[in-house]
Amino acid sequence: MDPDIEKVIKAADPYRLTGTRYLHGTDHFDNTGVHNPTGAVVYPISLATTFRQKSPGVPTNVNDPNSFGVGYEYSRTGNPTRGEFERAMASAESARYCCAFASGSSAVTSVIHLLESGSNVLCIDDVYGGTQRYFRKIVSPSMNIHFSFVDFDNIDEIREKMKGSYKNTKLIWLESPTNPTLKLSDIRQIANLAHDNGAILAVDNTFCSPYFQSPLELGADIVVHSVTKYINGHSDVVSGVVCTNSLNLSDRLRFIQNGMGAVPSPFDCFLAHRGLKTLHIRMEASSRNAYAIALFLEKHEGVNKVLYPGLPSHPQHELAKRQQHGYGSMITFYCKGSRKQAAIFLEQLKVFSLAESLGAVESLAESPSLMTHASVPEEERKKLGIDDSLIRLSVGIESCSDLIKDIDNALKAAIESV
Ligand code: P1T
Repeated sequence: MDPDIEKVIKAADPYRLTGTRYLHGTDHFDNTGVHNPTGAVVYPISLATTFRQKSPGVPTNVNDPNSFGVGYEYSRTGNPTRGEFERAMASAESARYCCAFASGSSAVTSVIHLLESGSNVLCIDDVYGGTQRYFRKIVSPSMNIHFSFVDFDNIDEIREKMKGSYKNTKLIWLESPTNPTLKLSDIRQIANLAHDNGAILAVDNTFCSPYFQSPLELGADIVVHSVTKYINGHSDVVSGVVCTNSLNLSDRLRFIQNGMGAVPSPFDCFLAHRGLKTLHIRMEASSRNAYAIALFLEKHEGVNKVLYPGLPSHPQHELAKRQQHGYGSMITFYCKGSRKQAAIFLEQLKVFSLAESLGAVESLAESPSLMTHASVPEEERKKLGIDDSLIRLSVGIESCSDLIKDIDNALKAAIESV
């Protein structure tokens, strides 16, 4: 091909060639009309709760790929719009299988239901407050499943403990980067550790999204997402998914999905699938903004410390470069002062919204110690560095200079009150 044309094609394709996959999946080019008979380019929302059967127990639509070869009976068990989203999510996460759930939290719950009573779970110590609350306050007291919250930085120490106090570990649970202190773990190394000891590794990939990190390719067995965040991306759906390459895990998860019934509505699946189609463009735009904001914050007189994997000052910057395809759009920083200054900063923001959640086109800011991680025991928060001066930013796709002006004004107001 003409090298000049080749250059122009390359420039038009800055998104790691994920665009086609996010829009059409890897096996979605359906010219047969089997699963989309009208040929509509947008897959329809199927609201029916039940499906006509040919004969008792014999469904009519076993050839529809969205029914995974079993046809449809009842919409909790299988739904065409949900199947379409699940297949698209599996492609996006380089997985063979995906099950969608009513929230990220119910995706987490469903993975825990894979475990037998008496199992041990090793969980990264800095993990989303809601996940931690579920592990500590719901599962631990009632399900005879034991959790150890650990820092995977010293992997040799953990390897040693796998022979002793962590002996019955069946599941390792990671977030990388963590919510909210953006700590990274070496996924490949931890997958090996899990497999050497008869455990599986689950990675909550919410913060990176499939665009910036592929845990299954690094050896993880399960990937979890709060779809509520980057995948949907527009602050209007609560949903979750679990992806895997293991048929055994997928079969058990689908059984749990049907048996526990925490399924997303067809409308939410439709919206989340629509969000997925622009994931690459949103991730590029928001991470570009975040990188500029992180550099700006690092030099600001109102800031004590910035945590962003893209900064050379981040303790795992080299791991971020190696393990992720980009640095993402979450930034955490310590403002000068204490709770009062953090509150003034958050109250003064005008473009950023003071709100929980993350990963949307709109920029959000929050105080983890008072909001998303308030349920984490205080002494744990202290150990993890989640103090009242810690601010978490989810950078959106507004104009970067407007975001920086907004932060600058709010930080100036906070400093004045010191
Ligand atoms: O909110 P839900 O869709 O149920 O997802 C739970 C969840 C799971 N994993 C991670 C890493 C998360 O960040 C979340 C939800 N987090 C927030 C609401 C938050 O503001 O951090």
